[in-house]
Amino acid sequence: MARSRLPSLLRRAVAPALLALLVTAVPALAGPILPEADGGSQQAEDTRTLYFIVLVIAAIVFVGVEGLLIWCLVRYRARKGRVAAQIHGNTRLEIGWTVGAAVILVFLTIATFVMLPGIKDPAPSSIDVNGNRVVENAAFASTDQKTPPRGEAMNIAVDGLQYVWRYSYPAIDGKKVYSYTRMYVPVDMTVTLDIRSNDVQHSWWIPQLGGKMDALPGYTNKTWFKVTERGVWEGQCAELCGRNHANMYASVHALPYDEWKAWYDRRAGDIKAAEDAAAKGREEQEG
Ligand SMILES: [Cu+2]
Repeated sequence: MARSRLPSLLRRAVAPALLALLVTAVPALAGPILPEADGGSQQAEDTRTLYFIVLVIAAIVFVGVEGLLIWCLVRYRARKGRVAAQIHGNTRLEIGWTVGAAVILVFLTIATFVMLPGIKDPAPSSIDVNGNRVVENAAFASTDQKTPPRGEAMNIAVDGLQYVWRYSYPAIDGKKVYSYTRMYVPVDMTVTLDIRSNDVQHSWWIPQLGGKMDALPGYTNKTWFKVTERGVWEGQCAELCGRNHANMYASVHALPYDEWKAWYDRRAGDIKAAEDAAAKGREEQEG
């Protein structure tokens, strides 16, 4: 009797308990291993969602396969007087797991292709280059990286060099501004990044603002983000690039457009003053 009670007990109690555990535990346990995404950047949210879908399916398959294995080990364990059945294939079962795996693969492929454009292609900017709200009506152009709808975006060149990140901002009113380590961007602006390297391989990564992108000498890699709230997001070089790699920090500071513009003007003034002082120093040395 004990022998036949075991499977029914498994079916009635253990299987639902396992399922309940899976449904509640996976999201709770997954938190720390999912890609970070609380930066108000949709691209990072989408990456996280896609990762989560794959993780849940993988967890279900894992628990199912390992559960069945353990159940079989217990149910069909060696006993006195028992003779093992010799089984040569099971067509129904084999077709079943082949079709099952194919269905999972097709589902994952569709989910990925549905979500990928939202991750890869820059979203429309909510403000234009002058900080004004833009009306939503999209027009697309396609190149290596899609131009954001309406072309409204701020392009910042990100240069990795041992051991600092340098950012070159677009020119405004004839002024040209750069900064190191801290990148300043306007809230609601789609920011496209041209990521390059001046020396060895580096990697640009602000985890909460989306995926990591390598900075390689001789290449321009592209990524983007759009931050929808004021804040600071930290990251650092994600490719071992030399002795001071660990000190190669990066951060993105998102400010409302007016504050961002004030920073830009101040920075332009500082750069101009430093250049003038340097020119004056050179003149004095030469004279
Ligand atoms: Cu580096």
